[in-house]
Amino acid sequence: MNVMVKSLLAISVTLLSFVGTALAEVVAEDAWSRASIGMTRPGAAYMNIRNAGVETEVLIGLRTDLALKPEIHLSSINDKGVSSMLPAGEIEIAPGETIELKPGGLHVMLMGLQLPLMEGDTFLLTLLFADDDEVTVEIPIFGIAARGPGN
Ligand SMILES: [Cu+2]
Repeated sequence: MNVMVKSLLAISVTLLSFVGTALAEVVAEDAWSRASIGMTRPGAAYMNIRNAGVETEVLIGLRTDLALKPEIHLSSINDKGVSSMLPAGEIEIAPGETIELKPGGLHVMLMGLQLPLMEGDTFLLTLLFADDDEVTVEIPIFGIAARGPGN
């Protein structure tokens, strides 16, 4: 039973990636998120976004039913060792380039969570591009202490 559920999940992920690729020539890989404690603090998600096309793609925003205000943020650490984050604005991805969203760097910030992020669940996040292309990614939610897509 469990094996069947897993293979169905794999098929749906493949279909979603295929649709995304056909529309935007952008591929989102190794997406993951972390379980949240309730909904008062924002959630975060990470992935690699690869431009498999021949033209520069500009990531201008995000959409998900899970959060009222999903945004791409950039974390940085100043010379006093204090970390902070700011909205990253529009992100250009050159043909052949991959941008990495990972802890401590660029990340998806899910502000105004509408549901808690539950370990073992997945949610859909749509990447919005300047040329009206959209790529929808199914993001698995790992445990609260997860540090990468293998966890
Ligand atoms: Cu953030």
